[in-house]
Amino acid sequence: MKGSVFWTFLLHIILFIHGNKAKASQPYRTSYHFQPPKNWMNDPNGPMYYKGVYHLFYQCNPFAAVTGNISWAHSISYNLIDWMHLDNAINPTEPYDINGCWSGSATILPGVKKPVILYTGDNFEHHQVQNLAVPKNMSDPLLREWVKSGRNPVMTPGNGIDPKMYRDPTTAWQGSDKIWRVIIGSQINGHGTAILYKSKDFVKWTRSKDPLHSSNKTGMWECPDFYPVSSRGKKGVDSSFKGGDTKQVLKASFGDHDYYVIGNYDSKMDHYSADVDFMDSIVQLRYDYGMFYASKSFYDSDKKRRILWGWVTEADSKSDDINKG
Ligand SMILES: *[C@@H]1O[C@H](CO)[C@@H](O)[C@H](O)[C@H]1NC(C)=O
Ligand SMILES: *[C@@H]1O[C@H](CO)[C@@H](O)[C@H](O)[C@H]1NC(C)=O
Ligand SMILES: CC(=O)N[C@H]1CO[C@H](CO)[C@@H](O)[C@@H]1O
Repeated sequence: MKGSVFWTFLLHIILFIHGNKAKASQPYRTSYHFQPPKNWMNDPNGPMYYKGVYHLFYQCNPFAAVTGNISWAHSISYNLIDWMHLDNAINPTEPYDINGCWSGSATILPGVKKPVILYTGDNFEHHQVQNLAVPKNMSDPLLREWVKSGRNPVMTPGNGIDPKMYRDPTTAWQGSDKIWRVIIGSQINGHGTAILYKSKDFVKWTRSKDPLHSSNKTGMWECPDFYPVSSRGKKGVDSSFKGGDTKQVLKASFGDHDYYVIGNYDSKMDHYSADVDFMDSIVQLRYDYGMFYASKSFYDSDKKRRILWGWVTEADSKSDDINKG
């Protein structure tokens, strides 16, 4: 064996032993799929691509490996594989979110090219409300700090909405009338519902008389997602895309799965009709047929594709989770 080959060989053995030792201490830690450095995580939140950086926020408990004190953790990546973990972006600090900063989405406002976040707050009386947060310092390329709007909450339950079934705002989209639209997951009269809100300025939101869609065959819809897909070619399109030749996907999370329907959306009338509605056929369309829940998608304007993040739950016990940290 030539000297250099020997040393390379030895180095590989050392790396192999070291790698296996690290793996042995954390045998179930993922090496490819995203996982936080420690503690509890659930839903992915507000994923976006902004000025060369992929952002992933997610529901976390900063203090323990079980659910509680739900906050928005924040990680960034340049390639969606290697991640850098930053400080939490949003923590429960205000009367309107003191019992938890729950799931929500990011929208990049065109023109000003500024990202904003809508998220659900579990408020001081355990009512769910929708809140707005914006980056503190637009010169920070990683958008580390976020500030909550002084106008929060920007949407509150009312008029037939159960305040415990009113959450998970989607990425907003803009109609040709320049008015923003967003949907909130809910259950009204026992039916899974996507409540529609509209706004000119992203701060003052008005609930539309009719929901965007509902189903009398499912219960509560969590984490709705609503976006166009091109019916020609394989490129993804932005949520506000108005180029024609698109179908519209509506996803809702219920019964431990992510179900979706494909249909047509008329943004002038705000009318959505599914080709085959939820639970209307023997075979239901799901994103995944294993453990996969509360997904959220975003448009990657760099690679012109839509990317979907979902939560895969581990199936072991709470005490195992605590032992693993
Ligand atoms: C904003 O971010 C930039 C770039 O990271 C930094 O140089 C600057 O000090 C920040 N400003 C404030 C007020 O934090
Ligand atoms: C459920 O909704 C469908 C479509 O709107 C309607 O045709 C049907 O009568 C409804 N069924 C019940 C039990 O309400
Ligand atoms: C550190 C901290 O804020 N912990 C809180 C987490 O949530 C529990 C229950 O809601 C509180 O009792 C803790 O004070």
